[in-house]
Amino acid sequence: MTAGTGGSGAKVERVLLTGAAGGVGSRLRRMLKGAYRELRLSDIATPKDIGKDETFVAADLADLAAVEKIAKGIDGIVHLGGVSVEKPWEMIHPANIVGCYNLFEAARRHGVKRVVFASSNHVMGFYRRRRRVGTEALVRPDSRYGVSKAFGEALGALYADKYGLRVLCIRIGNFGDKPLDMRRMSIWISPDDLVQLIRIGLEHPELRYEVVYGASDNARGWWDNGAAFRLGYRPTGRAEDHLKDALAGQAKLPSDPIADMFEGGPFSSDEFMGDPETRGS
Ligand code: 15L
Repeated sequence: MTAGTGGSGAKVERVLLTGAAGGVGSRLRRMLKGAYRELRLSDIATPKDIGKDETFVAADLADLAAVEKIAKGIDGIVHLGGVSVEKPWEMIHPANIVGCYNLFEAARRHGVKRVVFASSNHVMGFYRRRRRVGTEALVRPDSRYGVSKAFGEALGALYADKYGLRVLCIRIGNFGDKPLDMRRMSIWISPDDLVQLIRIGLEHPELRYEVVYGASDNARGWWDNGAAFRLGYRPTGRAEDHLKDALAGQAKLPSDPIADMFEGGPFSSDEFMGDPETRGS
C-alpha cells in the first residue's frame, strides 16, 4: 500500500491514530500498519501489547498541550479517542467535548491536513427504524454520547469551512467480524470496510467535509449512504451472510420494545420516560 494525497498535491505520510488502545483502535492499528510512512498511536494509557516496531505516545485528550504534542508533524489524524458508549456527563464532557475540541484545535495549530472523525450511529438514534435517513437529515441523538458525537461533527464542519482542514466524519454503526444481533444486521460494518472509509478520508483528493455512514453492504440497512458511494466507497461485508449468528445473539437479549422502535436500540430506551409514540422522528 502506498501513501495517499492529502490535497494540494501533498501526501498524507504521517498518521496519528487516537484511541489506539480501544477495541476498534487495537484492530485498526494492525490493519493500518505499513499503509503510511509513520503511524503514531495514542491513548490515555499505554496498552501492554505495543510492539517494538510501533510508536506510541500517551496523551489525555482533555489536556490541550498533550494533544498538541501528539499532533506535531502529523499530516492526517484518525480520531477514535474518547468515551465510546453512554456514560455520565462528567465522563463524556472532558473526553468527547473538551477532548474533541482540543483535537481539532491542535490539528489546526500544527498544520494537520486531514481529520477522520469516528462519529457514531447514535447521532441518529431517535429515528424510527422504518425511516431511511441520509446525512442531510437533522440529528436526533439518543444519548449524551450521541450528542457529543454530533458536537464533533459540527466542530469538523467549522474547522473545514473556516480553516480548510479536510474532514470526514464516519457515523460508525457496529464494528466487528459479524453482526451481533438483529439491530446490528442493519448497522454492522466489517473491519475491512471501515479501513476503506478511513483511507478515503485520508486520501480522497476532492474531500473537503463529508459525513458518511460506517456500514457494510447490509440488505436490512436503514441509511442512505450516497455520500460515501460518491467518494468511491464499495463495501464488501454483507450482513446477510451472518444472519444465523445475529438471530442466535438476538435470542439471548431481554425484551425491550422501546429499543426495538428506534435505530439506537438500547441507547434510545435507556432512561426513556413517557410515551414513545410521541417521540423520535
Ligand atoms: C457505538 O457507537 C459504540 O461505540 C459501540 O460500542 C456500539 O455500542 C455501537 O455504537 C452500536 O450501536 O452497536
